[in-house]
Amino acid sequence: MAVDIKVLQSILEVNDHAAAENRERLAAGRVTALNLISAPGAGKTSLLERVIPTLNGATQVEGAAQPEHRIRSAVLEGDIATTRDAERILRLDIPVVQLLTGGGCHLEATQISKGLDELPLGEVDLVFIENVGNIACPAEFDLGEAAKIGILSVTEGSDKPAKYPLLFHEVTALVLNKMDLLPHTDFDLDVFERDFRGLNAAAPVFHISCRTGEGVAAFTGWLRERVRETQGAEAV
Ligand SMILES: Nc1nc2c(ncn2[C@@H]2O[C@H](COP(=O)(O)OP(=O)(O)O)[C@@H](O)[C@H]2O)c(=O)[nH]1
Ligand SMILES: [Mg+2]
Repeated sequence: MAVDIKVLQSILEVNDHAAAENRERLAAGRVTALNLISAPGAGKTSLLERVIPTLNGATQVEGAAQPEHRIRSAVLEGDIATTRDAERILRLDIPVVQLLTGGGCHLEATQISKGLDELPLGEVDLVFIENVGNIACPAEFDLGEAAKIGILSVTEGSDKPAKYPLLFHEVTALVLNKMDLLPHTDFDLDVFERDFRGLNAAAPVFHISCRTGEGVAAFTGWLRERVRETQGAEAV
């Protein structure tokens, strides 16, 4: 038992050291990195397919008065196997690197460091890290990101914050996705809200449907704010 604890401590120490280096490197380049964490199928890649074209000006935000400053995104795609998500992102015509864990249930900071080596960081404002689909392990590993974003879909059940408290405690924002399916589920918004707020008083919750586009504009506005925080008000 004592040996196991020592090994775990050492893995986390190595990770924290690499995460601190990533954070310094990103700050020096004034690049915002966001770590997207959810169960498999909650909609991480779908969310990226919605927000990235809006951020880079390829699609107009409904109701926006004037075109907004262009935000250049890149993606680090974490998966256990296949390059399928990276292929989806490549269609958006932005830089993407697939990070395969070969069975590992989460990304670690050393993998992010190698992924950053492959990106043209001087030409990027925002790096999305799509973590491996899992709502337990990824929350334990700091990658050097500016913020963790949790994505929960209404088809997963409103008990998930109570059952997986670490992720919901750690997130800076939460996307509640697949709102178009809400009438077909028994997801209880009151239970979700109560349990989530018991763990996290501050994080905004965005009710979104990647299928219909509902709520995407508000979330995109929040992403712009994060980039503005990193780059200074005059830049975005
Ligand atoms: N009805 C509905 N389906 C969605 C929504 N978002 C994603 N999906 C579907 O959910 C499945 C998993 O989405 P994906 O983005 O690959 O999830 P990921 O594994 O978290 O990256 C796909 O079949 C998507 O089309 C949504 O808002 N509504
Ligand atoms: Mg995906």
